Amino acid sequence: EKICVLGLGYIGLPTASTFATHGLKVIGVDVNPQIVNGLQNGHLHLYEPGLRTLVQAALRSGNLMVSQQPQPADAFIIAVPTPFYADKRADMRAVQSASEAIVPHLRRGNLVILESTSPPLTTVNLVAPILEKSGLKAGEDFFLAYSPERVLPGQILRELIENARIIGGINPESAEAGRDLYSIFVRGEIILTDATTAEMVKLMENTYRDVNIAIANEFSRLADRFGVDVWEAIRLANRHPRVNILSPGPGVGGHCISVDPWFLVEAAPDLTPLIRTARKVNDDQPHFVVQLVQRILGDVNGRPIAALGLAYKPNVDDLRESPAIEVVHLLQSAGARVFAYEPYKTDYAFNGVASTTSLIEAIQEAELLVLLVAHDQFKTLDPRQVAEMTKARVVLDAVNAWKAHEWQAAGFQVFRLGA
Ligand code: SAJ
Repeated sequence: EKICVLGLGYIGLPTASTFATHGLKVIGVDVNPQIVNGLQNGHLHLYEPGLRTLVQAALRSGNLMVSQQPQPADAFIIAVPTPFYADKRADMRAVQSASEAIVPHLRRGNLVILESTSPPLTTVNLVAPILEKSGLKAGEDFFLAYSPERVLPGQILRELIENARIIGGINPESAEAGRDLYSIFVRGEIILTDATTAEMVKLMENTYRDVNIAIANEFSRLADRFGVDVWEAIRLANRHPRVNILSPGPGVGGHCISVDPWFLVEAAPDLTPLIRTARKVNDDQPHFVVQLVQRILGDVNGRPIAALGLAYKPNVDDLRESPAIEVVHLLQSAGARVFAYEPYKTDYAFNGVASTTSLIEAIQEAELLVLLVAHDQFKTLDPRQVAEMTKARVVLDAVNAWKAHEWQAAGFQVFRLGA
């Protein structure tokens, strides 16, 4: 059996490689020639624990080939990005052009699966009509399904195999064809439904998380106002058997949770006041961090500040929609001289924000250290060693990753969100 995976990003590349190491012939397709050339020489364009080894094994086995062009196959998986435009509308161009690229190769009996997070009805109203330009009828001549990826960056390889997998067919036969394919490597339960339900499920999951993080962030502001330690308050509230408050932080980033709720808002603006407000609360959280910095330092104009971490969350190299970057931007627009350090991307430089190549470079001249991402490298820092590397004697831990008493013992004054 041969499959063609369109899009070799955080989802497509692990998926293609996993199918290949399970014995399928896989053509991995990406429109970006640099990604394709790199992979052909064994170089990955993204970091995910274990992925390099997996991809190299898949390539060495001869089962995975990468190309800029799709080829005829038994199944096609679309795993291209669905970003949004500046006005928050879903940008479906990649899904559209991937679907169009399949048309010339589509044969009777093929299966097409859309994995990209998409607004409700995309499979039925956007993908099916494009594929039917082949002259074949969706659901009759070929199978078509939506199957959302639900893997957590940082744990993609394990979750790809172990998570329950939803497969929504445009008809039951399509869902069953999807099950036959994914059961090659999925060990979690495979649950069949219809395509539009599966699209909604994906958006509901991430929206649920966004709304829950928003309330944690709002609690951090309330706690700050009332002089309450928000972390202690959350810990105690979570002793209630039906309460599970998530963690406040500098905001919500990444390519999923900060994007997907907008797909629901766009699809039904009249029905989504809560979802929109939660997005706004999370998008405003970097401002809250900057206000705290200003409360600590006073006017930040001209003041050297170290920002530790630029990634959107701990232990990943992904900087998309990162609230840490937003914090840096805001500090810079207030005139601060920000030295940022991102251990997973020391060569980062974009839009006025750059990573220093080492920690010491970022912190040595700083007056204040702001911890924005709880990377393990930062959590395990020894405050006594840090004290020797920097002039700063004040830290703002925006992610509650440092033990305040240890930093205090090393001579630092410690501030946190909400408390
Ligand atoms: N965050 C908080 N507080 C928390 C948890 C997270 O501020 O208590 C922040 C993170 O720092 C980050 C953002 O939220 O900026 C999102 O991080 P995350 O770890 O919650 O989720 P993602 O975006 O890495 O992955 C999510 C997952 N969805 C859910 O947990 C419902 C994952 O399973 C999905 O596959 C993924 O989105 C996706 O691709 O849609």
